[in-house]
Amino acid sequence: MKCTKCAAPAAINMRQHRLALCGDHYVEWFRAQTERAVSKHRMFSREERVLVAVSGGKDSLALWDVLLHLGYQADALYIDLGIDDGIRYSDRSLTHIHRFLAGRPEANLQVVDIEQVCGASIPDASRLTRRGRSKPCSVCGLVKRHVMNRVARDGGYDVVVTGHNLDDEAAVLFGNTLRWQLGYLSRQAPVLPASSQGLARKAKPFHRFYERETAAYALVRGIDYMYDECPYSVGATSLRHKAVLNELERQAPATKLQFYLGFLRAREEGAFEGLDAARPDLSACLECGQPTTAGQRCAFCRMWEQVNARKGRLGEPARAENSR
Ligand code: Q46
Ligand code: ZN
Ligand code: ZN
Repeated sequence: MKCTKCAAPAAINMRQHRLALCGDHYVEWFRAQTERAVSKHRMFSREERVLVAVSGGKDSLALWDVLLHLGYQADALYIDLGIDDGIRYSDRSLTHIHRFLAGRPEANLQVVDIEQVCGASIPDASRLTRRGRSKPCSVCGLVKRHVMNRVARDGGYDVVVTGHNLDDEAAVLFGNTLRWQLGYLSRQAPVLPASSQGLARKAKPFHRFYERETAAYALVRGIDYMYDECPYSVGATSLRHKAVLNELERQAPATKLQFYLGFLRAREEGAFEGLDAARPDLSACLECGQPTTAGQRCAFCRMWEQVNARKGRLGEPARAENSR
């Protein structure tokens, strides 16, 4: 197969776009598509400060690479979750990020080590709290959201961006639709504005790219990303939804794209308007100041209080009070 633009051997064939491109033209196309998504959804401007949440995986490192190349003020945040499980997953993820940084002296990375800052790794905190009986993902999600928002607020960032791709977004949409979770459906969007109560703006510039397209960009750019998934993702519902969508896509190319873009069109036409109305007003947590629906102290603060109380009972030193 040849590149549609220059007839060199194609590096990727995108059936849903009827487009085959060589490495150089693919990189050009991918960056132009990202720029289009950023401006179409008014995600951020070149005058604003962007915080990229990086995991060491292909999507987030590709996103950071594209934004730096396009001239955005993009710093990155890595949250060290302390996931070990015998394979030092978090350490290996950070190694890949350091390799990415080695060739980019202009790039700034901030690392937040959860065990150092909060007193326990995510798996340990999960074992010590009612939230994470079977898997640490609930604790993990809560901590990541809290830390991202806090780093954005404290660092003066205008927006937090993540590398979620079309496969991720279509799987979330599929799950929310199966359960008709209208509140979640109304809040699923490529960009979520900042709330007056202190939630940072969030954006997903890769929401239209298939996972294989972000992987192809990372490969063509020589980004040495972390290939392994988090060990706790095994058996996740989102992976089952992805498998179903992959099968549909195999039988009818562009199914995922049409499913997701159709949803965005319906959203723009107001199909989900007002469905978020039942959401309670947010107020500042009395302990950390971050927005919470609980009225008094946020779920993050309550969770760490429980972890520290259990640690104290087990004879381990508790986290210092002001260490988060
Ligand atoms: S939530 Fe769960 Fe992920 Fe956290 S513990 Fe791993 S699989 S990393 S997106
Ligand atoms: Zn070409
Ligand atoms: Zn709090």
